[in-house]
Amino acid sequence: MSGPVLVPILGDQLSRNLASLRGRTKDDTVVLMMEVVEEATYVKHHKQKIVLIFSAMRHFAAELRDAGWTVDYVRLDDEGNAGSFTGEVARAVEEHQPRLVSVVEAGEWRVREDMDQWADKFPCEVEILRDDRFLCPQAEFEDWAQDRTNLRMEFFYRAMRRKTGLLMTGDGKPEGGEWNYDTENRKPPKDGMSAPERAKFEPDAITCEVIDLVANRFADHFGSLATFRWPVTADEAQEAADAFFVERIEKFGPYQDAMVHGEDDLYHSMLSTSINLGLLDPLELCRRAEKSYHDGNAPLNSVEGFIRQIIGWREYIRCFYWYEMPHLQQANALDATRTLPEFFWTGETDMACLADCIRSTRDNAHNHHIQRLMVLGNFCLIAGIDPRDVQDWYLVVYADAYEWVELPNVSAMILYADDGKLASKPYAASGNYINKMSDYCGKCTYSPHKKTGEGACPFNPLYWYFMDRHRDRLESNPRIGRIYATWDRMGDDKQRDYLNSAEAFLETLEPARQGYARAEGG
Ligand code: FAD
Ligand code: DLZ
Ligand code: SF4
Repeated sequence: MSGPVLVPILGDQLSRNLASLRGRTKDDTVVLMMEVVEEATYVKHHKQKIVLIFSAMRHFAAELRDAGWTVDYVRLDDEGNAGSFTGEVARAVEEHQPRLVSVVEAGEWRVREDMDQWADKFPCEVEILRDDRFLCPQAEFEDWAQDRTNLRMEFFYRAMRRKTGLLMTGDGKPEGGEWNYDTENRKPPKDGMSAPERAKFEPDAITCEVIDLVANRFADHFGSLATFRWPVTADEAQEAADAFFVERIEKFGPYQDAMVHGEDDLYHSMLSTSINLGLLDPLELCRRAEKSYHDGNAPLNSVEGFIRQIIGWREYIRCFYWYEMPHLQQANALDATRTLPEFFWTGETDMACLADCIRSTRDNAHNHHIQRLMVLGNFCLIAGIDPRDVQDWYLVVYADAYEWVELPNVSAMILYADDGKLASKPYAASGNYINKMSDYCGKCTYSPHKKTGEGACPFNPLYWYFMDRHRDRLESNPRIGRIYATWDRMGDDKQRDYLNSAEAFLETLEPARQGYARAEGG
């Protein structure tokens, strides 16, 4: 075949230096971008997430065209749209008769399985390139992981620091003498704390058109559209990053674990949607953070914390996903079987912490990390919610959610469903932790100080209910096992009070109705 090279670019591959574009000549390449119903509905994504992806794709296609590339862009409502990546690539192969399909590997298992069939399906050569926007090749992770019984991120992170040279001194030591400054990063919020508002972007004509499309086509999906303000181009994402480096990075570290009612972003960067789409380069962001430390504009504990989230957690999570797939989807080491409560979709609960976090999912398609981990995640863990329900919920409600990053965080980080390969202990906590790290409890009908019975914070009995249920597994864990001495000292009556209170609370939970996360039969 002597046709052009066909370069399919998926919705989370919106990077100008994408491996499949590098080294290609514009007059010999057709870029293919596809809005397909299968991607928008395999779970019923938050409306803002679909707007974000379609709008960013349309802007990216326009930029490529302006730069002289030929782009075959298939809109959702175009006649003949086959509705799936494979169907659309088949149509494009038919139309353009390429000699080669060159594509960057998909981020998700589901899509990569389909992609792996392309070479057999199409009458031309197909090459699948490594996604080198991630710093750690899978083979490198597997070398590191081999022979380890647990895969602690901290050691992976040190290897990544050495590899990138980020925050390393000339003689190979970590800047400041420590690898990790988290002990300085656990400050509770100050009274009335309020962070500068994140950079927000008014929808332009392209985004408005997509908002209308999504309002019509995906009306039964979760979430509000009125508050859509995400960056949809690389320039806007850069502006959002600029604002973070000027206004928020200084306090990012110390208040990383703090939560304040109605303060949805606090000092977090709010850059995950842009990084995951490919609008921002993660290594560049880390170099910029490092520079702000060397220039004296941000303290080491903030900068190290930020860099660790990206070259540590983000890279590690992605490799862990590929290392543990496909069985990670089914993992359920703690045999959790309870259906997700309906209030995860409505926000209608008297628990002020959960109500505020769920409101933010609806309005912003976002929560910051500690809300995801210690409020929502902690609740799902100690209430024993079925991992599949929790996975679907997290995949639906966040604008930054793709399975490669959602699944390990949900299954392994919050639910301990992988039996502790990723986390050294379950992140279970009582109301005390939330009370210490937030101002939620002051606005709640429950009291974090009341342990059982009427008016007691439900996290308190649920915590002991969880610990009691999983004693066999957790008692020998050096990081959590000592808690059983406290439990035993309580005596039978108090223990029974806790267990009865937990069961009484769980009985009040209305299970989620079908159809919010996946369509019937989906
Ligand atoms: P910041 O707090 O400013 O952190 C900076 C960056 O570090 C983030 O933008 C992100 O790229 C990276 N990062 C931080 N923590 C993690 C982590 N645990 N895993 C991967 N990257 C990390 N992140 C997603 O991008 N998509 C998800 O679907 C997602 N699901 C999550 C589910 C659970 C249960 C938990 C506990 C965490 C999840 N995270 C997810 C990680 C993290 O909560 C978000 O990346 C973060 O809240 C995004 O906001 P931010 O950009 O302000 O992050
Ligand atoms: C999440 C998403 C959605 C909702 N829609 C599309 C789409 O129509 N076209 C597209 O190219 N990508 C979309 N995405 C992102 C993909 O799901 C993501 O690129 C793959 O799952 C990665 O494996
Ligand atoms: Fe949440 Fe309990 Fe505090 Fe209420 S009392 S806000 S339920 S931790």
